[in-house]
Amino acid sequence: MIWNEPKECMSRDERTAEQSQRLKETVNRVYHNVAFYRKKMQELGLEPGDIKGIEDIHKLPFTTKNDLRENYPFGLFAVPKSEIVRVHASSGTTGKPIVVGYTRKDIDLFSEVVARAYCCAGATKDDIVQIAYGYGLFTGGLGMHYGAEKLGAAVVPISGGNTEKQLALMQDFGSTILACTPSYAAFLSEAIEEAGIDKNQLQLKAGIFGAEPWSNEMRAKIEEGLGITAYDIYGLSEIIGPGVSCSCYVQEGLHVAEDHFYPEILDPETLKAVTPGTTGELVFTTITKEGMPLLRYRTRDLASLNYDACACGRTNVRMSKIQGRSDDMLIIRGVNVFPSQVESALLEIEEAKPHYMLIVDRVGTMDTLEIQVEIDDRYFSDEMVELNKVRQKIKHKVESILGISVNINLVEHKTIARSEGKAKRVIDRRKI
Ligand code: DLL
Repeated sequence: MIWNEPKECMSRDERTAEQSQRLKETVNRVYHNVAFYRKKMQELGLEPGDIKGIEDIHKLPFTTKNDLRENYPFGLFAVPKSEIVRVHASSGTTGKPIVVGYTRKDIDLFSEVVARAYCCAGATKDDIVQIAYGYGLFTGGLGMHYGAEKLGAAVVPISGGNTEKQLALMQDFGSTILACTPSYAAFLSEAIEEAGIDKNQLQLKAGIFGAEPWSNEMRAKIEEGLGITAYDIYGLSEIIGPGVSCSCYVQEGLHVAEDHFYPEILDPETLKAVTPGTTGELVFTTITKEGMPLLRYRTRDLASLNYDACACGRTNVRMSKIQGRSDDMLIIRGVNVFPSQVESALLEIEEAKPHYMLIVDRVGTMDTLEIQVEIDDRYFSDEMVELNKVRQKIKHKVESILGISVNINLVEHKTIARSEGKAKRVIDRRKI
C-alpha cells in the first residue's frame, strides 16, 4: 500500500511545478524572516524574485552545520517562538549541540513522511510497532512514534536499551514491526538466540532501521537473525529527522519525500552538480517547513540519485544507501560523534593535552570507542590512584559532551604520532 498516492506517485512535470512553487514560497519566507538568509542572499546580489523555479536553486546560498552552530540556539527560526511546539538537538562539531525547531504544521509533515516510511515497509494500522530508537532530544524516538500513530498502528514506546525488556515485550505484546538502529537490531537478534527464543514464534515481520550507515550484507544478516524483512530509513535532524527517505520492497534505493525535501547531489570539492547517477554530497532544501526552513543544507552524506521508475509505483526519486561522509563525523552506537568534540572537551581539562586518537571498533554487534589521550608530564604519575582520578575527570567531561560511554586510555606526552599534514585522529576498525 502507498500512504499518500497523489504525493508519492506524481508525474515528473507535476512534481517540478509543485517544487518550483514551494521553493519560491520558502525563499520568500526565509528572506523576510531570517536575518541570516537575507544577509547571505544580499551578499550574492539575490532577491526572492530572482528565483523563478526549481531550476534556479543553484543560485541560492548553502547552509552548513557551522551556520547552525553560529546561530545557536534559535537564530535560524523563521517564526516567532510562540509558533514553535517542539525542539530537537543533535551533535555539533564542538561542545554545543545544533538545535532545530518545529511548528505544529512541521510536526504534521514529520508524521506524514514517517507514516509513508512505515507504509513502504508494509505496515498498517493493524501493526504493533516497537520503537527502540532513543526518545528525547534525538529525533529518532519521537519522530518514529508520531509517524506510527499517524498510521494508526499501536505504538510500544520502549526507547533504546534494556534488551531483556525489549525481548519480553516483543514476545508478550506480539510486536510486528521493530524500529531501531541496524546495530541494535543485530544485537537483539543475537540476544534472541542466546536466550533460546525461537524467532519463528515471534510475530515480527519487518524492521525499519536507520540513523547510521549499514550495508546490504548487514541487512541480510539481520533479516536472517530476526526472520523479518529489513527496510532502510534515512534522515537528519536539520532537515526533519527520520523520514527524509526510506526504502520500499524493491530494495533498490530509498524514496525521497521530495515534495518536502528537494535533493541535489554535488561534488563536495567544487560544489557543482555531478552527472546523474554519480556519487556526491547530498544537499537538501526544505520546501514546506515553517519553523526552521533550510536552503541547500550540506549534509556531508555521500550518495547518488536515481530518477528511474520504481516497480513499487512510487515516482519520487530514489537515493542510494549512504556511501560515506565528506567530513570526519562518526556514528557510534547511533550517536553522531565529531573528533573535534573530543578536542574541545580536552581543551577544558588542565591535565590533558589536545593530542588524542579515537579508536572505534565493533565487538560482536556493539560499537566501542577508546580514546587515547596524552597527558601533561606534570600530571603523569606512578600512582595508580592519581592517574585514575585524571582518567575519571577526562571520561566524565568527554562523555558529557559526546553522550556515549568511552574508554579513556592515558598515554605519556608525545606518544601519539604527530603529523605534518592533516592529523589522523581516528582509527575505525569496524566492518559495517
Ligand atoms: O539519525 C535521524 C534518524 C533517526 C534517521 C532514526 C533514521 C532513523 P541525526 O542524529 O541528525 O538524525 O543524524 C543524521 O545520521 O546525516 C547520516 O550521516 C546518518 N544517517 C541517518 N540515517 C541513515 C541511514 C538521525 N539510513 C545523520 N543510513 C545523517 C546511513 C544515516 N546513515
